[in-house]
Amino acid sequence: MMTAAGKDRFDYAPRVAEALASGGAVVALESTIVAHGFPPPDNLAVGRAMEAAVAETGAVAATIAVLDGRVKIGLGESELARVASDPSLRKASSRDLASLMASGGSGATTVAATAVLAARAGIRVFATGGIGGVHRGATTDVSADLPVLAREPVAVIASGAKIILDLPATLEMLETLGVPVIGWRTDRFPGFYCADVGLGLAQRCDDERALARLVSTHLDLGLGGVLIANPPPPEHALPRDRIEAWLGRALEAAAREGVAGPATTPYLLKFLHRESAGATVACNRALAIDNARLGGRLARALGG
Ligand code: PSU
Ligand code: MN
Repeated sequence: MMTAAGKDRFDYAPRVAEALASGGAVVALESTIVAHGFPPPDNLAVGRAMEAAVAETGAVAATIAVLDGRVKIGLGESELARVASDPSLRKASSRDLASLMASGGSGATTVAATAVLAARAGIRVFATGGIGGVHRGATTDVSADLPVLAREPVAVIASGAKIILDLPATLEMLETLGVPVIGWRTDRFPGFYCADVGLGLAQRCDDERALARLVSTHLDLGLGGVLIANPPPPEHALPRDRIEAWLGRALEAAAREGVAGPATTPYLLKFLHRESAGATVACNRALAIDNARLGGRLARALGG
């Protein structure tokens, strides 16, 4: 359990506090996708559109970030604008939370950090674009998203894992960690911009009731979180061979420039955005909004 001192550092947006107190449906959203996932000014528009997509379902969106040492569960309009425009805002994973909170620092939270904070706030549903995983050719670079998902009782809705990763290894790792990967109306593992990367899934769900039952059963067993894999909207999905061609160049450039560690994911996404003349941005935006909408529907079906 978190100590009172830890909880004292949490600020809840009024609408989020109200929803949590009355057992209403709440969906957590991450801030790294806003700060580091899209070029400005698209990034602010995407953050707003994800919040709006949650609201349309009757659920309440809580975008999470650490600002000046305070954990923000739900951002006000000016706070979201700050996340979108402050170039000094670090990418904060779960390992960075204590240091930011203890020093009064600020950071945009990744999937791992957002899932930790959502769980502490009592939020069970979290929507994002694509999770991190095992990076290609570098088995020591494994996103903290995976072990956190295995530990924290949160349902993460994402379009699978990002295609920049070693996806077979990422799916294997999720299996090793005991994280159920549930295809939403699909039997295939989506790779972010791609509906199918040649990997099958053991579980699928086709309606919200069944999904809510499965999610609440896993969470109630105390087995950690689940990944709900929602393929990108068909009209925005990109063919795999085109992505792989862009990605080949992106990975080469990253190696040449010595990009490593937390800088890798933002670097590769930015490169793809440029290389694809914006096609990957449009797809990323569409899938993130669609995942937020499904998050809202799941939170509603969970009955709180
Ligand atoms: N999904 C997106 N865009 C992003 C990310 C996810 O559509 O930028 C971020 C998430 O915050 C995720 C992070 O946790 O990329 C993974 O980074 P790393 O591989 O360094 O753990
Ligand atoms: Mn990493």
